Amino acid sequence: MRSAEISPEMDGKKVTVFGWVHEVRDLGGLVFIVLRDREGFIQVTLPKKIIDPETFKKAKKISRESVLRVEGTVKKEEKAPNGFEIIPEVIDVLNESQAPLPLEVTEKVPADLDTRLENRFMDLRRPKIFAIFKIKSEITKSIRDFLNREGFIEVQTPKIVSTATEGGTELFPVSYFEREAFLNQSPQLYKQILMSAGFEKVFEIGPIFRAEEHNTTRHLNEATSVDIEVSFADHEDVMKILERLIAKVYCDVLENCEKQLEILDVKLEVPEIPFERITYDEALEMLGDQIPWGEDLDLQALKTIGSKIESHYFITNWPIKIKPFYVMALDEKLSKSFDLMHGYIELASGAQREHRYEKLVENIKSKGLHPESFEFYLKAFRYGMPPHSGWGLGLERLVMSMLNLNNIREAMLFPRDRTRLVP
Ligand code: AMO
Repeated sequence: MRSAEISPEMDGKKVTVFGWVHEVRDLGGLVFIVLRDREGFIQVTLPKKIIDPETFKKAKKISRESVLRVEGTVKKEEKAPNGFEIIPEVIDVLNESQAPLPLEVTEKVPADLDTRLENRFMDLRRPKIFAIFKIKSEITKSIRDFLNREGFIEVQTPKIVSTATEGGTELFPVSYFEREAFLNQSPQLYKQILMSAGFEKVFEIGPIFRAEEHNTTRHLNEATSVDIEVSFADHEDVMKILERLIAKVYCDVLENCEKQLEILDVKLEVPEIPFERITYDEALEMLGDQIPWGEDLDLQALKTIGSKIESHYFITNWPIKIKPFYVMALDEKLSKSFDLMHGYIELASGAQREHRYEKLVENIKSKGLHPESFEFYLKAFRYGMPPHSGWGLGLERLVMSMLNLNNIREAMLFPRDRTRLVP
């Protein structure tokens, strides 16, 4: 049984529990073992008077973080965690832990992030850290449920590819037999090809790879992206899907992760929709003369804007010259694009796409790229490509901003960054 399945009302019942030894408290004639499993803690109490002497001796010597199987009787005990304890008949050490531990699992001794990530298997045993991934799982489930209900088809596109999609960030090369290939930066080109294939509404939750040199608290070299693409929809239509999705995710986490939010001391509020929308030009106005027209908004600029707008907001109508080739122009200078922001963190970006073949070829050339390298993609635009729009949402960015984490690495089980390739 698991800790969450046992209650004080089961007083007198025989149970078998499994878990890790979180703490052993030896008071001489009385030993307490605090057992930890995924859901919480179980106090195993051994009064010397009533416990078999062999079991009592063994319990005193058990090292912390060993894995146990305990058979015993539930006893109502107000002072114990969750109001019950277990008086054991059998204690089976399934696996003994070595000592000293590489990392403290109790919250008594704080460790720096590097030490924690190096010993991630142990760090993840901490209830506070586990709670993040329980919530991340709920978020993923909520996104999947929402998009399925909205009529989207879940797809899987290649991660080994021949071309770049997102100008700016670098590619990771991989050797592919006698050719050079790359790890995909985004499912962008493939989700668009699926619009030509008539799939109409697709989504993918999968890894993206970005060989960004800079080591920041918001960037990973391998991240998870939630991507959608919708035919016969413009950028405004997909912005509406995105804000409804975010609100639904907040609702689901509030409803189903009450305990984890409490462990993390996070108070969530479902953001009100529609989210505020400001244009790029309005953003520049808010910043005074900080950023020349046509340049991207840097971290400082986003911090300034983020401090002025509560909750989530969109920045729309970005200059076309700083957007990738697949984005549709609004006029000579601007594009039908948007970023979804929460404070200073960019959660998602999206746009209506250029679906007209000639214009798309022109865009590719104007970015200094070669249409021949994109022939597999361009071909899909020559035989009936509907107008379409979509976005990509960074899953770890969403977890980070929702839970107020100060580093995106906290939202990834085994983060990949500029220096970290193991574990
Ligand atoms: P973009 O490059 O803005 O757009 O990426 C979309 C979202 O993915 C997340 N993200 C990252 N998260 C962590 N570390 C990184 N290095 C990283 N890079 C990106 C961010 C970002 O908002 N093809 C377009 C999307 C589209 O138009 O559909 C794209 O990839 O949250």
